[in-house]
Amino acid sequence: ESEVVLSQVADGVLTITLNRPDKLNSFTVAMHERLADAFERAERDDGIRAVLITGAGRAFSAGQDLSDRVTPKDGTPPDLAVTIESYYNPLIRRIKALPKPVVAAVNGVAAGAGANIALACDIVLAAESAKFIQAFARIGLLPDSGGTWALPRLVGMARAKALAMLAEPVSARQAADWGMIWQALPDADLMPTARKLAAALARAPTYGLGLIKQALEASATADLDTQLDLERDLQQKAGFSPDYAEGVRAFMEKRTPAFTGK
Ligand code: T3D
Repeated sequence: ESEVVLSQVADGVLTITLNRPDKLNSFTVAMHERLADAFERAERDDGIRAVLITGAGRAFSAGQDLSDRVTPKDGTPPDLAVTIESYYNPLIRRIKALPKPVVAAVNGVAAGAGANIALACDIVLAAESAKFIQAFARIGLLPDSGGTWALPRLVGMARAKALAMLAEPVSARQAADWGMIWQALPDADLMPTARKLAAALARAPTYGLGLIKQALEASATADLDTQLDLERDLQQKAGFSPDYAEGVRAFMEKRTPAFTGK
């Protein structure tokens, strides 16, 4: 079997490609393990300053591979908490905790956990032909991989409930109009735009971008007073960073800053 997850580093960007195109990049344990390896590399390697995740073939990901989820009549059903605890939840926590921007380039259908993994990323771009489907309700499940947390925040409770209960596809355009994703792009423009955007992020003051991510994620559960305190503390850290010093110097000297991500 070929590599189920491809990783490549260029321009400070780790590009991760889900690579089981015949099965619409649906998730197996092997795919989870390779994906975890890729994120570990992004955590460790200072040279990686942004991550770009996409899918090979016509899908981004169809979520969990259902081929080993078939319960024979009178058989014992699978314990889904095991996969969620071992793989899906650690993946979502990793994406959220990585102090570097994570971009999703949703090249085609993103269904089930595939949709919610994309939505957990910091900046989501999608091809106009792509669709997001909270497919879970079709088979008797509920959105996982953070879907029940992300959806009401991204699109509001009314849309979150309908999307989760009806499991209807949402087009990339509609998703962008609703604020569920950042941008829908003509299919041919998706990967060039996503690569350019990820490379620009990797040249940016990525230490500061990590702090932005931390502050915005924390806002989901914080009151204003707590958030103001957090902004003070994180701005203090940002203010001590070499990239801030460089940013101000470059501004005053009317030149392009050279950020190092420190
Ligand atoms: O289980 C746990 O551990 C808990 C965690 C759960 C997380 C989850 O993600 S649950 C939700 C699982 N995903 C789904 O329910 C989506 C299933 N797929 C679909 O509904 C459709 O495939 C799509 C809407 C995504 C795309 O439809 P379409 O018509 O473009 O393609 P297709 O013909 O349905 O699929 C093409 C092939 O991929 C086909 O295989 P074949 O017939 O050519 O050999 C199909 O069976 C396979 N495929 C697609 N999705 C999955 C899959 N095989 C296994 N698992 C899949 N999820």
